[in-house]
Amino acid sequence: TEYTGIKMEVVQWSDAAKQALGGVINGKKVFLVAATLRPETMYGQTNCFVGATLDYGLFTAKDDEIYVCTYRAARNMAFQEIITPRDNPVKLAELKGSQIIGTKIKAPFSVNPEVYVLPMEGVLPTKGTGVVTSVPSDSPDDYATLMDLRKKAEFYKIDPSWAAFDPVPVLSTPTYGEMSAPALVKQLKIQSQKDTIKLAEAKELAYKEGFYKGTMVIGEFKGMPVEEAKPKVRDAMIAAGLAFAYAEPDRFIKSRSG
Ligand code: ZZB
Repeated sequence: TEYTGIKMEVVQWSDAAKQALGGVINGKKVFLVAATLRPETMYGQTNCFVGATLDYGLFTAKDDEIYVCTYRAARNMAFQEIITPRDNPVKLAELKGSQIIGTKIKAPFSVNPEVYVLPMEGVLPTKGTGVVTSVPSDSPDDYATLMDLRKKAEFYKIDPSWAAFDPVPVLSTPTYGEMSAPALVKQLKIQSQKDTIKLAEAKELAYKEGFYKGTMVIGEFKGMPVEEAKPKVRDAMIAAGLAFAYAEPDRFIKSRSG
C-alpha cells in the first residue's frame, strides 16, 4: 500500500505528554505522522486521532526532526530511510495514546491550521502509523467518531473545544453531495463508531464515489476531478516539505532467493 505520510507539527503538548517527556525534545521539531490514502482531502482536516491504549514512540528522523508513530511504522520508515538510522530506529521516548490526547498540532493544507489530537476506538496498531488524520466530511469513521466525542466528551475525557471544528466540504459527488460521510452515516443509520460493519460499507461507498465521481470544491485544484487532483495535492504537499511517500507491505513476501 502506498500511503502519504502527513507531517503534523506539535504546537502545544498536552499536560500529560509534557510531563512524561521532560527535557527529551530539547528544542527539536516534533511531528505526529499520519498515514493517509486520501491526501486530496487534507483541506478538510478537523482533528487527528490516536488509539488511547496504543503505544507510540518518538523517533529521530531526517533533518534533526522527531517523528511520533508506532514502533512498527518506525521500523518500516527506517527501511525507507525516512527515520534514521536505517537498521535500528532510535526511540527517544514512549507515550501512550491517552497521553497524547489534547495535544495541539498543525494540520497541513487544512482550512483549520491547528487542530487537536482525539481518541478513536478503531485505530489499528497494525496499519499505517497508528496516527490517523480526521476528515469527517469524507470519512464515515471520522464523522461517527467526532459525533461520539461531541456527545460524550466527559466519558472520553476530552475538552469539548478540541472537537469543535465542523466538517468542511472538500469534494462534491453526484450521489452524496459535498458531505459524503455525514450523508452515508445518516443513510445507513450508523449510531456510533462502534457500528463497525456498517462503517466498513459506508467507507467503501464513500471511497468509490469520491474517487471516481468526485470533483474538488476547495484548494488549488478546485473544479478538477478527484482522481486527477489526488496525485497533484500529494506532490504539492511533498514539495512543501509537509508530507512524504510511505509504502507498507500488504503482507510479508518471502524472498525468492530463499
Ligand atoms: C484521511 C482520510 C480521508 C482517510 C478520507 C479516508 C477517507 P484502508 O483502505 O482501510 O487502508 N487509517 C490509516 N491508518 C489507520 C489505522 N492504523 N487504523 C485505522 N484507520 C487508519 O484505509 C486507509 C485509511 O484509513 C486512511 O486514509 C486513514 O484515513 C485510515 F476521506 O486518511 B484516511 C472513505 C475513506 N475516506
